[in-house]
Amino acid sequence: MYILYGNPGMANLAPHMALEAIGAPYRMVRIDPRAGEHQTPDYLRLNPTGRVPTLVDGDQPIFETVAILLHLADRHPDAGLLPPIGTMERGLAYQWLIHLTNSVQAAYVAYYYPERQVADPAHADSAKQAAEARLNDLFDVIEKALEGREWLSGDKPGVVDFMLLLMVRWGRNFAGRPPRTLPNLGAHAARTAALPAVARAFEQEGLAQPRY
Ligand SMILES: N[C@@H](CCC(=O)N[C@@H](CS)C(=O)NCC(=O)O)C(=O)O
Repeated sequence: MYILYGNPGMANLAPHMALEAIGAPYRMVRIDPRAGEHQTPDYLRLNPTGRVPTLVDGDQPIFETVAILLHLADRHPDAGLLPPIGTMERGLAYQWLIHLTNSVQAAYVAYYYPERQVADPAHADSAKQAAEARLNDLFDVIEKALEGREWLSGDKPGVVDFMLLLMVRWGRNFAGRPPRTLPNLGAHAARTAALPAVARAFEQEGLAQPRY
């Protein structure tokens, strides 16, 4: 039995999609960072970074969204959520997962917590605008990579696509150009959101329209 700690719409949503696609028993535990629940001693024992998500596998907690996705895909190879090990497609799946967390997700942390980027809180709006501009550049690259492709890596959907949908969704309220408005990213998001496992994860987290 897995336990996934998180809060609706936060980074837990991608591992939640993976758990639904795998079909292994799991339960969700809500940890609301906006209520400070990610900083309690009990939660910090599971995840000393004080962030969501955390997956508990047996009695072992594991943090970092993409590490959780890789671990779940490895634990359940029959679910086919990553291309086979040792293939070029697998290498490209690593490339995109690491890019999505290391560059795209990191830029979102600046977008959603701009006050942490600046010494003077008066400059937080400017930091947020800079983060949105950076995200636009990053999404231009992914838009191009999706040209002529159904899925971002390999020929079937998997954890890379779950992570990308999460990243697209987080930009749904951009002041300028939400990523879903780019044709390839919009089509990819619609395709991924229509997968039954993904639709169930959204429904279980109670996520309202617009979904991405
Ligand atoms: N790289 C980490 C980032 C996790 C992260 O920043 N999670 C956000 C929610 S999506 C969070 O816990 N925010 C609370 C905070 O930063 O105080 C991961 O992917 O697990």
